[in-house]
Amino acid sequence: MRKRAYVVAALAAVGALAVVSVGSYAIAGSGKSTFKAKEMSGYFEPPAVSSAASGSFEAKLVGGAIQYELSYSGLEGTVLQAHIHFGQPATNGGISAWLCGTAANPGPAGTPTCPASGTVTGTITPAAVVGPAGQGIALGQFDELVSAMRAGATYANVHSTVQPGGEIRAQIKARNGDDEGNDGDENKNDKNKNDKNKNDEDGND
Ligand SMILES: [Cu+2]
Repeated sequence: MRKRAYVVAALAAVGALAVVSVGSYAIAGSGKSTFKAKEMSGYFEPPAVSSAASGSFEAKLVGGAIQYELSYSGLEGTVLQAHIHFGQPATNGGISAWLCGTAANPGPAGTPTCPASGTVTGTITPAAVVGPAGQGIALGQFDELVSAMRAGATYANVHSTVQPGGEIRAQIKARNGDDEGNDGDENKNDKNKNDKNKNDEDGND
């Protein structure tokens, strides 16, 4: 009887492990799937950059990839490249994925070209996650990028000739649900483009 009880317990343990592993896949695939970096500003660059430029970033997790839209205008230099970086507010972190590139800084194959001003859209597939390996995200570790985005530990950054380290940036925040209501937020961004106090408050979130 004792032996049989042991076997039953062992089987139960195996069952529990199976449940745990299914559960962990479910966790990796769920959670917040909409992301925004509103009111990108030079003031969020460390050290701060004074620039009239503004921008916004939004993204959505769709079918195992990140679909994104990056908009910016008023940059004082020529745009060179834009990325999602891995780093908390007020820190400079490494590049995790490219948002757009230019002839001089093209990014990996498939990276869209940065407009001088306006909107660029694209998709980040797992293969497009470039790192940063030194900070623990290896090439292709898409789930780790998503985890960092959900944790608020990434930011969108647009680099220019005047500010090669980044002219405007904003921390990426995760939110529940789909992107309905973004249009309203975009209007709000436009209204608040020059509201520096509000930008400062957002930066302290
Ligand atoms: Cu960058």
